[in-house]
Amino acid sequence: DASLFGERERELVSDLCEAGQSHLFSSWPPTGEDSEHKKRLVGQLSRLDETTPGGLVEYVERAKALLKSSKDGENSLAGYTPEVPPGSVLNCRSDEFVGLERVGAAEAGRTAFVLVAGGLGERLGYSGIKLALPSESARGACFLQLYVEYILALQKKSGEDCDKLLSVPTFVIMTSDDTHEKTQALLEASGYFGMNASQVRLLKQDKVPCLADNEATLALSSSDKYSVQTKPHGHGDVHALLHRSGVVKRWAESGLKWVCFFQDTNALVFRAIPASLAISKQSEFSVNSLAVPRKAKEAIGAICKLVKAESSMTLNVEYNQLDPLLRSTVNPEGDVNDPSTGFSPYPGNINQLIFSVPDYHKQLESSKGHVPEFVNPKYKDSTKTSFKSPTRLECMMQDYPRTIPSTSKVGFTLLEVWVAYSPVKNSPAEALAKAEAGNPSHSATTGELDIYRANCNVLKHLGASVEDPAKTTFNGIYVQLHPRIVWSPSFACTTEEVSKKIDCKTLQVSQGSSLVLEGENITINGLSLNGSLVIRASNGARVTVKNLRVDNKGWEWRPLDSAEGAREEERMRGFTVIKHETRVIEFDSPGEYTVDA
Ligand code: UGB
Repeated sequence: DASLFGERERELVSDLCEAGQSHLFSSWPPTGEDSEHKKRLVGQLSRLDETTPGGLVEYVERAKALLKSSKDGENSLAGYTPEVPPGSVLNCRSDEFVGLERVGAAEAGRTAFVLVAGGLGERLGYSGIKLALPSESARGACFLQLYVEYILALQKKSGEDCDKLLSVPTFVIMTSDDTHEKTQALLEASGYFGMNASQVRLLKQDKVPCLADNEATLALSSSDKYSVQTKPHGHGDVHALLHRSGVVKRWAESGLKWVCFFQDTNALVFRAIPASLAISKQSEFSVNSLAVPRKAKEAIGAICKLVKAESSMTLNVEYNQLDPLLRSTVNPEGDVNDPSTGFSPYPGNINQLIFSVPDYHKQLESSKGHVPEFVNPKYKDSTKTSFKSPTRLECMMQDYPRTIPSTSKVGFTLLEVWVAYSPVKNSPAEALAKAEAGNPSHSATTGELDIYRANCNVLKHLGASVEDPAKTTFNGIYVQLHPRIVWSPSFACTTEEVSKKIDCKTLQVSQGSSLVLEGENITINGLSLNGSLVIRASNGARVTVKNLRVDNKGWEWRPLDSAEGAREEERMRGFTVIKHETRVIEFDSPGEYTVDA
């Protein structure tokens, strides 16, 4: 069949056969038959050869080595001793935190943001892309809208000349075949949520071939012998994609100083970013991992400094590797809490990372953005000779520190959970199982309710009288329902901004209330709220609310009795919002407006 293919394709076929992959072609019918299908398979292999790091033959060689280590039960961390790395532990209700937010918010104007959003979210089970899911039900912004709004607001408020950034891709989204088109469509339908389209760059990650056995035999599809099975390679692809696209070079040339990586469904992440940027700046960190206190055995990775002879590296150790590592080194009891704090001594990884752009740029020039891979086959039995289903090599974005010199400054910023972390990852059934086991449920329900909790905490800390939450149950999960207070990022991105716009000493909010603040120029000097109030100020309107009392029937977060008739987003949360009565204050033309008693 050689005549069907070009020279490069023939070479690839021959290289693959030499690398033990002749099964791909051995069942082909005689020349002249199935020619189109044969071309289809070789075409797919050629594409995979281009997109797979190092090409297909190198991928197979790496896979053989990793599969052998896995079968032999080798530990990739053998020889390392873990220590708690240097880092900053922040009290998010302190004056120090407010000061850090101020410093970091100024840095945000010289920061790029990278959202990894190639995951399908199988655990969540949502039919759409996760970025299109509403982050909460009071204001209703979906995750993508919320992220764009935060980036725009931070850039505008940073004091930097924003126009300079209009043509720089300061917001990169990594997509995959599973999410690309829907992400693009969501951006286009919304006019990029107000962002200049040239500031947004989508980079699509490719899948890698699956491996059928310990010899790294590429797995053909069970229903089509002319197609190789492929699976996602993991969020670690983001570094190679950023390098290949030239985006990092562009950032460096444009004078950007920082890049923040974040996941697709954590609405709280931007509350943690300003203070964490300040820590990166003060500590001159090349890499700063945002973290939260970790309970021993909790299913999140731990940030560790791993020391071996003269060298060391600071990075995330996944929780399943942590316990054996600790047992074989510093603590025979393994992954246990420090009795003096009740938490693991190692900070919990939330996979939000801040890198220094000049250091990152320099490093990618030599590493090309490749991060070490791993393999995680599900074996049929203890002989480890066959797999339940084909596996593939994977990589994680938080493994980037493995590729940098051990002299690099790598650390962490430890934040309180309520400020920084409440991702939406689990379906209602999985969330319930987690909650029953005493773990955070990380569901659409808690993702929403934790936004209200964070806002109420900030207002209370600033002196507002906000009633305690109601105790209730949604989707079987026991939760605390705080007053539903939300504001747009244009209204405030930091604690200090809230304090300048709301006179918290004269703010009273009852338990069942909802308050939505939408717009940059809103000031509240005296408000007693028992019901629901929406204030919107746009197009240059400046609104001051003075000594206002709002008393109405408000909005109700009503548990769903049955899933019947409910929207998917409601079923995932376990409630529906009934808007009984709303006071709306809205101005949308330039001017000063005062609304008082
Ligand atoms: N993602 C991609 O963009 N591409 C991919 O190929 C895969 C994922 P998951 P995971 O915060 O609790 C991470 O699946 O990988 C995106 C950390 O590794 O939600 O199980 C995807 O769209 C772990 O250390 O998470 O676990 C999403 O935005 C811990 O911090 C993001 O990558 C854990 O998150 C994460 O994907 C956690």
